[in-house]
Amino acid sequence: MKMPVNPRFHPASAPDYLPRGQRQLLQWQRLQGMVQRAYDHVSLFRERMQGLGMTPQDVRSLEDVPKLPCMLKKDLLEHYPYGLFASPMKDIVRLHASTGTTGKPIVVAYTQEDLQVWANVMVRSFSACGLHAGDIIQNAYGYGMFTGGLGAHYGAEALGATVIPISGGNTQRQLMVMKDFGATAICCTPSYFLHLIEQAPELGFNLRDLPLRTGVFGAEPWTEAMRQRIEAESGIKAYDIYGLSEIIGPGVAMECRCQAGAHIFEDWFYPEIIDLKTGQPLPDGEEGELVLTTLGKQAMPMIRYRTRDITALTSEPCECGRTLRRIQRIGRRSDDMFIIRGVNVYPSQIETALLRVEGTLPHYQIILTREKGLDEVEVQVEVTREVFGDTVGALQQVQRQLGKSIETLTGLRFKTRLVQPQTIQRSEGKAKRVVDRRQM
Ligand code: DLL
Repeated sequence: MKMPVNPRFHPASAPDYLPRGQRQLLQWQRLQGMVQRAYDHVSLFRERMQGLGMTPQDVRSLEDVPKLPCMLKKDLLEHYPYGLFASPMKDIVRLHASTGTTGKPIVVAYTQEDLQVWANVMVRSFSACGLHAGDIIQNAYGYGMFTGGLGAHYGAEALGATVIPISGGNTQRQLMVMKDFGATAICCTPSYFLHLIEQAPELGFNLRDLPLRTGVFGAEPWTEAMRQRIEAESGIKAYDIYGLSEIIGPGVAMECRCQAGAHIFEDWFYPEIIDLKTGQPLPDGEEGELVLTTLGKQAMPMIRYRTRDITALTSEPCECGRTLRRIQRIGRRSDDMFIIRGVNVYPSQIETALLRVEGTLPHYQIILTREKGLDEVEVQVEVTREVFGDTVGALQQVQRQLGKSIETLTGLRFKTRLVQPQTIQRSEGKAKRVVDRRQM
């Protein structure tokens, strides 16, 4: 039989297309090993199982997963640095750490086998958005303890692409290298890419003249409106990559060319969505907290890890042909919500609201303060030079529209302040959207 030749198909992507039943068998087989491993080697997990009167033998099918105890970020903090490792140090070949928002680090570990799985899911991630051998990938995720740099690096090499390990920062050099080395793809946070877009003309570069065509953006929430801005202003395709250190790093889920939600690499990461309040599993399509179980992680198995990331799962077939379920874009975390006058507000709502207003730039910050016991919010938004240099009337008009747009999305009136371009601090990595001055 003559097979169609698809030069874009990477053999590592074969599991993306498995019939669901076969994948479930694989998940089930791997899950049993994982639960046993955690039970044998991680005392916290064993004690929690014993507390529930359970042994690994009580897990008889994938349907029993919701009965297993959850693991939380707090557990990693409390068992810092090595308390949740299931492998002896001699088998651990890499450590990473994440400082998160609280400033306290968590440490994660990898065996040689874990690194192979990580490279495998990264190859599948790059492949899903159309990258292949021959691409020149500029990796501007930070190298070091952050998982973004090395995660993308080894994935890109395993793909057979050429990696430029430039790491984050030094915008002028990023643009020079991008041009001179002919980068066809870039990996970085969406907020850093916005910074590159903004700086390019000032430093004498035109992104549209370069071979750059793909962005692999993640590590922080970004909205669909932000994607549209990025694509319109740079001429590249912007894809969403999701992951977290506790599970592996980048490469837990990745968008395909359809840009309609990220496919979870379910043969390695078993997803559930649970109700934030009750902890009960939710059906497909309903929004809740993403809970992930690693199905292969040797050094540090995570069973039912509560990610705090809010999303929904869909099993609808994707046009790309992958049978992997997809998660809807993660716009918020349960812990980045702030409550103002009894209403829950997420930074992503503000982002969507401000990007609807013409004349605004996608650089903003939300400042929380407390005045006489009452929480106050001020949204600071940069506006274009034209708007800023315009009449007071024009500025007021943008401000009014902004206030209205925020009110439509949140139901609340916030103080807004329009500021000049370049006023809000840029980040080389994850953007800081909320500045909480309430404790000070
Ligand atoms: O940010 C891993 C990563 C690196 C992902 C590079 C993608 C690209 P952590 O530093 O542990 O790991 O942060 C994980 O970042 O729980 C989410 O809240 C958030 N996050 C990551 N990717 C996305 C995304 C890396 N695509 C935390 N959309 C996660 C929204 C994301 N949030």
